[in-house]
Amino acid sequence: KNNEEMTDDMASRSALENARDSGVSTAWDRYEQQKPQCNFGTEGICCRICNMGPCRIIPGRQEEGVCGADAATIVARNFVRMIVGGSSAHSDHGRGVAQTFLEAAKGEAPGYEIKNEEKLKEVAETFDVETEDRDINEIAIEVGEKAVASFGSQEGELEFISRAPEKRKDIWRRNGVVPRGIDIENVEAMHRTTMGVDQDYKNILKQGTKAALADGWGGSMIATELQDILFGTPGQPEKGGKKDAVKFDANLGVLDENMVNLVVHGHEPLISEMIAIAAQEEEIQEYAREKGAEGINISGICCTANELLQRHGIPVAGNFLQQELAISTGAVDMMMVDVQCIMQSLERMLPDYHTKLVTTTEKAKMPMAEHIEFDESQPLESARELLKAAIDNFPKREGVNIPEESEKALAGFSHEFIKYMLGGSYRSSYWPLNSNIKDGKIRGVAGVVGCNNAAMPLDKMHVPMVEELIANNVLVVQTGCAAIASAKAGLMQPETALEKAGDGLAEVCEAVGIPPVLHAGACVDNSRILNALAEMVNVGQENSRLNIGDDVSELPVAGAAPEWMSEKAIAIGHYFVTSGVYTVFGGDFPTVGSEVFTEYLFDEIEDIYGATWDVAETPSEMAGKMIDHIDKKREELGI
Ligand code: BF8
Ligand code: SF4
Repeated sequence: KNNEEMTDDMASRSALENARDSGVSTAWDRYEQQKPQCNFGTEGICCRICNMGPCRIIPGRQEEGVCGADAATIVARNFVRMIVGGSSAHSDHGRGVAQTFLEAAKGEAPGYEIKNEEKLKEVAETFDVETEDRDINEIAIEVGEKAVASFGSQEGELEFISRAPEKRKDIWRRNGVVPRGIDIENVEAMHRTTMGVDQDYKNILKQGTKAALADGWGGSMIATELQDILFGTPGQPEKGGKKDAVKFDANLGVLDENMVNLVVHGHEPLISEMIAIAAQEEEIQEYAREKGAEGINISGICCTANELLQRHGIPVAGNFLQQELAISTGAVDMMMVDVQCIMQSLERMLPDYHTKLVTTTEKAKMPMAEHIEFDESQPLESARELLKAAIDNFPKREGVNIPEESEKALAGFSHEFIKYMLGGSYRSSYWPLNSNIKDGKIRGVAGVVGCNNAAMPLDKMHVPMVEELIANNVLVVQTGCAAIASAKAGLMQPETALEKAGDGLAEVCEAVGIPPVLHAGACVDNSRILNALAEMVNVGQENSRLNIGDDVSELPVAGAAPEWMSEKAIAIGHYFVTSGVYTVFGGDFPTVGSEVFTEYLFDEIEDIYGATWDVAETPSEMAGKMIDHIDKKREELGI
């Protein structure tokens, strides 16, 4: 394939060209080498969970595995194990945050502190922790203990479930899918999908639903909420000050030829937040100048980038498929990785580039990368050590070839900030959003999230689809690599994006000064979207004139992950669907090998959850399906 077919992102095109000229292989090249990919795997009908297999289903010829498992069972098991993979990734991140939070509350983690007292009190309320006349740290300790305990909890309901609308909770309770704890639902799902256990695809999926809800309303929400308390809620100043969106630049052009470039990549802000703070120190800047650089330039890739940019405006070098391209510029002095979405191919690039690749956590090492373990008991010291190592590598640069392009964008649209932007400080609430939806200026809201995927051109599903949504007056809220795609395409700055929006949406956004596409954060921050949806319902419960649905499934909203690749996307998709959001995925869908199970996901579960999964092949088919759904909901509401 030529570069034009691979992406419309000009920075990536020129970086790809360089990579190819230097004979470096990228994910796209390896994708071609992998062809033809195995159909059994693609369709979810390969079972290799016991040693009598692997078993494959060939309709009409071999309908059962050695043990007799049929296609629906095999597909359900595989699907639920993907949910567990994703839920565990988000939740293990959340657990790490909860543990650090608790240490910070006890004063045992110097460098971390309870920054956001307002949010602490809100979360305390959810956790049923008394706040009146109590010391902040005392409250925080109890919140931290309860958050940590929710991972090991064996009974009852996860605390954050209480934030869901009443009708939704009733649905979950009636169907027995309220998560009791985070770990238990994932472990039980693993148990029930081993050889010879649960063999009823509906029952298997039911456990998968608990694991997915334990992610969205559990692990991910804990990560988001506690990070906001430790590092600040995006869009909100620490104390006093004006609430404002965060400005940032996005794309490979943010790499600076004259500065030390440290790229942070992965998912967790615990380490990179400290890097951001330590990089400001005069001593570090001076050290960089001593080595011949003008200073130090921190940028991010994937969700670590999203975490940093939404709180600090730190630039983003790219989304998932740009990680190799960043190194191929020759300008990255250090790439520091934590967990998730890190390609092992990075270490194979090391002989060709001066880049120092550093792993920082015990959980994720790479044989050829240097491991500098981040010491959470002295985070700032650790951060300085990493920064100095990056600076020391600056003089070793050889050829540098940085693409010019980057775009300006706004971020920081936490659900609190969206509320503030639309309602103003006087009446911070979702009522203006609901009322604009009701009077039709805004047709509905779409969550567009998820990854890049080497099986398709970079961002080429995301961008046209988001453009079509906003042209049809659908407000778009984004997270993850999908958000970065829109930022790079200029869809997250009012100046360039509003001309692409429909009249009604443009009018509302212009009046409050927001772009029509809102950056809500990293993938764990999809929990912000859950919170926003719950509030949209709750506002209408308090005031019937603002009612746009008594449950999430009645709201004119839809979700999508056009270029998904990670198991995490499946977990997210499933907690959205079972929270009541119709959700469309692009690319291959891993259940199509069983018509029975796919029919169940794409149709029958609507009777239970009021929403379904769906797939679409092209951006406009996807946007069209979402808009149709939104229109159907509007019609049902009579608006
Ligand atoms: O957790 S969007 S490619 S970086 S998995 Fe990975 Fe997908 Fe990017 Fe964020 Ni989310
Ligand atoms: Fe085959 Fe059954 Fe074993 Fe799966 S569990 S590999 S279908 S024998």
